[in-house]
Amino acid sequence: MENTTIKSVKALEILDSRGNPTVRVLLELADGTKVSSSVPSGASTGEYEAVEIRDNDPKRYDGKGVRTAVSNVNNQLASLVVGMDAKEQAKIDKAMIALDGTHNKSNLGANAILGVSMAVAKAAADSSGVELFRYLGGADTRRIPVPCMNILNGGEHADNSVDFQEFMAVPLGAPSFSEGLRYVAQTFHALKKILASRGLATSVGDEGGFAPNLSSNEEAMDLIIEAIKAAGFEPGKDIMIGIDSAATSFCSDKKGNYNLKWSGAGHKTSDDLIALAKEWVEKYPIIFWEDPLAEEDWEGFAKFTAELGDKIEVIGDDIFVTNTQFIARGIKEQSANSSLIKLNQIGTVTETIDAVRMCRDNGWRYLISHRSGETADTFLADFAVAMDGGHLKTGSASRSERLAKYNRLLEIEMLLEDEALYSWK
Ligand code: 2PG
Ligand code: MG
Repeated sequence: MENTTIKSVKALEILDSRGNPTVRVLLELADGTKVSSSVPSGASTGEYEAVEIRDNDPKRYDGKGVRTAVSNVNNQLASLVVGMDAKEQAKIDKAMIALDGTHNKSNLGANAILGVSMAVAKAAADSSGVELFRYLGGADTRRIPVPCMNILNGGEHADNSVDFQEFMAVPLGAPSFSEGLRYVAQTFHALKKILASRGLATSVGDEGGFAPNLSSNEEAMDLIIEAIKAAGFEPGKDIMIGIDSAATSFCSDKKGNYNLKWSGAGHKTSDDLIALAKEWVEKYPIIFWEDPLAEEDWEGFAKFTAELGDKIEVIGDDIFVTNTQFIARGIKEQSANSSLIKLNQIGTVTETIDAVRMCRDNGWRYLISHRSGETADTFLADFAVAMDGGHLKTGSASRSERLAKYNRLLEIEMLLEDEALYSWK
């Protein structure tokens, strides 16, 4: 028996940052190493994401309980992985996928499988005395990602009148991660003062960004530019802007028709949204645009990329769902030039790394991302450093489940001392 042989696996139902149940996995190795991992959960989910199993018992948590997924960890998955070597990540993940037997993990649940998969990686790292980012990324892992901070929320993540889900401040011009984080955290505070001074709400959305009622989506852009300046930074030089439209959430059919329902701007076609993006890219310092169109709108995505792909990073989230099958199609059809990467969209650490590898091999970028429902688990921070993608998004400068990741990145920066790198590219 190896020191890293898995001795026990146990799961429980915990609550995430929205107060909804999610899975936590406790895993112990033969050498006594004990770790836990907690699974995130999205709100604006892609149709083809790996399936998160919910109990659908209306008497508990509005049907959102995860006792079935917990039991799947405690029974089938524990029986499978106990006795296996935690250092064999790919082998364990593959065995779990095979045991599940479906293409989307709907049998055992991606929430059950991912909980075990992340715990396995953490345990193997801990047991060998190596930091998780280094264990997953290798000896030269030392670049801290640019923190794309979501300071204004809309869409499904808030109850306001903004259609686009996320407006992110991207501190490209900072000299280090900690300085970058300061740039955008100060911008967040400056934005709060501006909103308050105009009598606009300073309450926050699911990812901790402000969620005021505005007269248009464009007003969000103007407010952010103002906030960047008020914080003492130069838009376009120190700080750029990233957008996630999460357009699937306001797509009214599968034929490229959209309804900007939260702002009341009404019906738009793919072409209208592309025209608007072109205008904004001229006018504002936009560096990336995620899900400008809906998951089914492959044609719109390809048009958008043809128009703007040489100017900005065009990121697919719902359309690719961290799945190499969809990313491969996107590469072939030039639907984007980057993929969002979310561990729970696909359900194992190994498959997530496969998605990253495919992007890298094809000259695409990839943006590592949290979910709108999160926990204090900081796996994502280490994972983002290990994947060396140059940027991550993990919410705002409020709500501890978001700050936990940023703070872990500060810790990693400290651990790396002078060897830490900070660069977009
Ligand atoms: C997104 C994510 C994370 P959700 O759309 O990119 O910001 O949201 O987790 O709700 O899918
Ligand atoms: Mg998204």
